[in-house]
Amino acid sequence: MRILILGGDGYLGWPQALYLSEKGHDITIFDNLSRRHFDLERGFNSLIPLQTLHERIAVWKALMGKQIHMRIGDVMDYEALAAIFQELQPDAVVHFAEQRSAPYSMIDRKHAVFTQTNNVVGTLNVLYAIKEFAPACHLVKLGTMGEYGTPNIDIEEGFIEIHHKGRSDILPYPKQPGSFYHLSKVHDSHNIMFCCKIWGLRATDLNQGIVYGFETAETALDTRLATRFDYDQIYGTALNRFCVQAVAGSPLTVYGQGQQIRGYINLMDTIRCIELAIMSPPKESEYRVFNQITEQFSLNELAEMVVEQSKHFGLEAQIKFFPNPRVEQEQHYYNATHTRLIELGLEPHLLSETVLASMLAFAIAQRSSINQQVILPTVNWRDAQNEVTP
Ligand code: NAD
Ligand code: USQ
Repeated sequence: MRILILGGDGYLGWPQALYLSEKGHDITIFDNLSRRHFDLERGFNSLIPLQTLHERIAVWKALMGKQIHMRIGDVMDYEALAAIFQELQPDAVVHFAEQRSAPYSMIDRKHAVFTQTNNVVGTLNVLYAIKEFAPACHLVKLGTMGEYGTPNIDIEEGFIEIHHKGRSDILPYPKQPGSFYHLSKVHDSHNIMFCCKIWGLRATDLNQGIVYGFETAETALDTRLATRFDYDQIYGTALNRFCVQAVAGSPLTVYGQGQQIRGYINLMDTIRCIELAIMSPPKESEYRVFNQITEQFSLNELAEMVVEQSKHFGLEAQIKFFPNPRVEQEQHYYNATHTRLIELGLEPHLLSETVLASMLAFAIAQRSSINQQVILPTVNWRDAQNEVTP
């Protein structure tokens, strides 16, 4: 298949491009490199050094004899985006190209506006480009489990049957997002569903949980193919951060009481889920939602697992409860349905001791690159102006 990967230089997009290229698909990456720019601007770093996108692609070609095509461009630039749809006529487009950090979106007005503009307008451009130039193309869009928040009932996959005053209907599941970033995904979902209805587009909205892990079978082939690994307070996510903190000798930064429960997924399963979605496309006019998680944990459970596993490496990791910089429920019910990808054939890689040990070993190998200055949280949801760099 001809597959366009928007945001193909990122943590998930790059290993996705390699995986699908390895399977024989014709891959084109479209990325504006904005994620790399943020690190340069702030002095942050991926734990493992990154090759340029040009070098990554050249290494892949030299190793595997497979060409991944590349276009540096911005989904906000409609002419550039439209041109690539027109030229490529993709069978599927995987849309990763968004600002994806909740803390980034809560820094101040400027960052909130950027996040929502980049994500919502970018996705609207993608929808128009499909409509105008490749109407049969399947949009595979990365959403987030955080669209649902933490309701006191089971979370369904996108829709819920409601009985009200003697009548019933199947309606979009209620949304209670917890940051301007998570809100941008809700706005995207509404726009995508609407375009499927009015124009007959076909789309899969993947409400993905928190991804952990540092490599896939393809990135492991050569260190120059490594994907980024963020551990800073803005882009680092819970489990990845805890592993680096354990190795750095910093306390594990559990926010609030640590009883917040979230859905998690291994990087290798993310890549496979997207392949499964691509290979079983929806019908014309169909908007479907899959919950892309494999397990759920509380933060305390994760932190304790990291502390236990660290002991095998002679590390004395400590947990520290920080006053929660976010506004979120700290004690809540959480049970999210996630059967649709399993039905399509997903065989999950669960969070085992072996997986945790490999993440810690990876962080130990990169120990000299850890920048302690970027670990502690400085972005508070209650404030309209936050400083990022201490
Ligand atoms: P990332 O920041 O590493 O990658 C995103 C890529 O998109 C970057 O290379 C960036 O340069 C590019 N990009 C951003 N805006 C763009 C624009 N306007 N035009 C062109 N390129 C642009 O993020 P990631 O972790 O790989 O996440 C990818 C997607 O998956 C995001 O939509 C994110 O919301 C979603 N997601 C991620 C996680 C996670 O834990 N990482 C979990 C759930 C959902
Ligand atoms: N948390 C800590 N300590 C930390 C970092 C986070 O206790 O050092 C807590 C947060 O308060 C929150 C939970 O861990 O309760 C998850 O935070 P996170 O930063 O790991 O994840 P989140 O902000 O939700 O965002 C990440 C990705 C985002 C994706 C989302 C999936 O950055 O792109 O959409 O995970 S989900 O959480 O399902 O919405």
